[in-house]
Amino acid sequence: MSHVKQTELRKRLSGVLSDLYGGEVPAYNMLVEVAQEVNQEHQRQHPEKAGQFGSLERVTAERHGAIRVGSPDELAQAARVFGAVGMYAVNFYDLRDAKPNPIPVVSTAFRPTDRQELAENPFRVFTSMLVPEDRRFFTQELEHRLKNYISQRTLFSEELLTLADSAVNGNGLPEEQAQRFLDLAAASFALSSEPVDRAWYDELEDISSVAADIGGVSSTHINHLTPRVLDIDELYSRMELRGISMIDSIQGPPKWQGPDVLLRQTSFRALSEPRLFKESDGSVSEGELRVRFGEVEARGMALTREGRALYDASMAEVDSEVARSGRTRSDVASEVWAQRFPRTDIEFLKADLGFFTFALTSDAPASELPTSLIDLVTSGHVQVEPIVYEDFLPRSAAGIFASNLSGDGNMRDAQGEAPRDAMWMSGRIGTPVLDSFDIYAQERSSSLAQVCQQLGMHVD
Ligand code: OOG
Ligand code: NI
Repeated sequence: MSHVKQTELRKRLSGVLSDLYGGEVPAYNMLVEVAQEVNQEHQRQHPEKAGQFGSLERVTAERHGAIRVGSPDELAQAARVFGAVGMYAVNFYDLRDAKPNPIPVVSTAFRPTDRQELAENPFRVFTSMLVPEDRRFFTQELEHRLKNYISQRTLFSEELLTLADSAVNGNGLPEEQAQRFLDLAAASFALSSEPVDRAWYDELEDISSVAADIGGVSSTHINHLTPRVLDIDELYSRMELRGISMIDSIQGPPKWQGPDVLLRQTSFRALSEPRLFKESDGSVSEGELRVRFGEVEARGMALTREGRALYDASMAEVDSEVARSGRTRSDVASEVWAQRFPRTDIEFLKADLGFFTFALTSDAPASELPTSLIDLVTSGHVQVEPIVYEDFLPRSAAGIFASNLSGDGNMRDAQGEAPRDAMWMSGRIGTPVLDSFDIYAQERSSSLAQVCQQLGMHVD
């Protein structure tokens, strides 16, 4: 019987979830269709940019999903399921201090980390965990009831988790087990038809709709699945033309004249979906919940720590200028960016703001070549390629959460202290939460080492 390797398992999981979500949320299919249209046209109109941030094939297949879980144990189980398909926890995102809307979750994203694996299939899942200890949202009494409810449910069956562990140990699974793994995984991420306890759900929703979505139901679900697009401004207007009203802005960097950097995202609220409710008298009635949405994103260059600091400072400057002048955010942002950021890849490289890989394009003998990297690049002997940003932005993530909530909820006047960080999360899931700066830096240095080796000399 054939053996399905982890990479293939990931491709299949991404496909199965895409079919599942498309069946559940029809507007998603429209989004994918428009994204593909825009990508093909973009490729035709800008052949010079073709493949800059990944092949059209990769971009077309590319998705990120999002799930929300209720406890460290559930997160650890999610890590096992994703580990089975070669997706690892990268970055710790704390959305509890997001402004203006704090969200009582901490998050990570499971994704492939190796360039080749990303090229084969870059599926990733933004995974958020509720923090019931956050006193600004939950009293101690409610914390206990939440923890109790969550500890009694099963998101991922023992059979699924055992198959996941075998996939890790054996680099994949025999065909039949692979199929079983995919069926069980898909079922754990599907919207459940179990009746929702109305009183419990409502009690949580009064406080935070995220808390209700996580702790008010007996299972998790993919709450969005995001395709990638090469021109998000174009996509935004085409979706509006088709009558889908998007949130009123694109999150992340503005549209501007320089290179695409980091991540730009936008979303729309999905329609309400019919759900069953268990009423306090024990009867079951039909109702509706609106918990899912559509999102789309464009990805650009990964920034170094310096680049990221400049990004954060620029965003802060935009905030205060918008608050001061009342001007449109996108106008202010384009202006601030034009002032603060260089315009070309090479200048990003010179200022060490972005991550790149390098390829030797010259066959001249090393003795005739300059020895500094910048000179090799500017003289055309070495070509640079920006490394695509594979991660998320906490501020955009919080914005996406907030823009899709049904209400603001009610925060209490209390301290939210519950220390959580990447170390804490690593300990609880039993595998390290990686830092994406390290991953990009590693990719840059191994590419540079290869160029040095080909030249037989040191370059700096
Ligand atoms: C996750 C929101 C974050 C993104 O793309 O930044 C996210 C959620 O709503 O559960 O997916
Ligand atoms: Ni998302």
